[in-house]
Amino acid sequence: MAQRISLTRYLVEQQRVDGLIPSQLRLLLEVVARACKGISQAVNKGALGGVLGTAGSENVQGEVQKKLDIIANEVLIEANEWGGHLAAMASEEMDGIYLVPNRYPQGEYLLLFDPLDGSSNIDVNVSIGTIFSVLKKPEGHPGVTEDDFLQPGSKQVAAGYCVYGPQTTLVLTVGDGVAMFTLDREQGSFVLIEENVRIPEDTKEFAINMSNMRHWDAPVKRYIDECLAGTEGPRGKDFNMRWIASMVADVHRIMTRGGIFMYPWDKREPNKPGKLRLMYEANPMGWLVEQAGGAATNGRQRILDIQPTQLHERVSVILGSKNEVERVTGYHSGI
Ligand code: P6P
Repeated sequence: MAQRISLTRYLVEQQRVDGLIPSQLRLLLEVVARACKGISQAVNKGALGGVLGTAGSENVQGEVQKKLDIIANEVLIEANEWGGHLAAMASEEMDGIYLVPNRYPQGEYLLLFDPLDGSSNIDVNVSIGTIFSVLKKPEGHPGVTEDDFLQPGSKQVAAGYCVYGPQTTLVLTVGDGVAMFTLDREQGSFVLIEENVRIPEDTKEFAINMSNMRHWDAPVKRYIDECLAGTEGPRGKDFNMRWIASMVADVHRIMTRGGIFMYPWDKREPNKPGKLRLMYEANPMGWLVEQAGGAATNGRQRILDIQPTQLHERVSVILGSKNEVERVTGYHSGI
């Protein structure tokens, strides 16, 4: 069992003992964690805080924004813009990048986030979460442009999510494995509950939206059919299915007990590579999963190797237990 130390102490030790993270990155991660604490408070209030329901607007994705989507976005912007560790931010809820105002010191990091993933679950009290990714601002030129954000996921220096469920739990990597911290509301701080998280390489549990089955590509259909065939089929074992329709919650289950999560390309919109976003959903989740011994591909290549061309580009996502992800990816290349 992990020593019950605070997130602050854990990060200081990552900085001081392992020399893994510079102080500016440690400060950034502490600010993001504090923002997640604020979002958790707003989420937990629900109807009592007047924060449920829609905001009557749409985001850049053309999706109806929930009030909490906007609140979470504002909390993250306001928490991070003044600290001096960031140059700019990007969010699922904002069309363009957000430059740190000149009245504040400019930092060397870029923060990307989905402020409240799974927001269709907000009004029905099902777990939702915040996903974040940290990149270094490219050197050699003043200012920040959108192109500075277009780095492959392998360039991330930190990634994590905070799941707002029965517990509020922050899951984080800085490239030295994955650690989990649960919010102790009495102390008001995140406390280490697990470090060196490992995802089992095999699983009997898959997560996919089965209502899209008729639209799937053949390799995905083959994989799921084999799972459904159970002990009488080629896999020789029965599988279970879960679909929370909140990526953070589905991925947290996989980080906790293994499994495979799939939101693959399908025929509904052939020109769209997938539903989920590369920069602030697939990349951070893909790195966390890899750091915990799992794998993450788009069916054909490692998610973290994809060179982004647009800030809000989408991607097909297959991630989780290594042997299952490799099987599905193999089916895509005809193995
Ligand atoms: P569907 C939430 O809207 C989200 O972006 C992910 O969190 C989740 O995995 C997926 O979409 C759910 O999509 O089509 O099943 O509602």
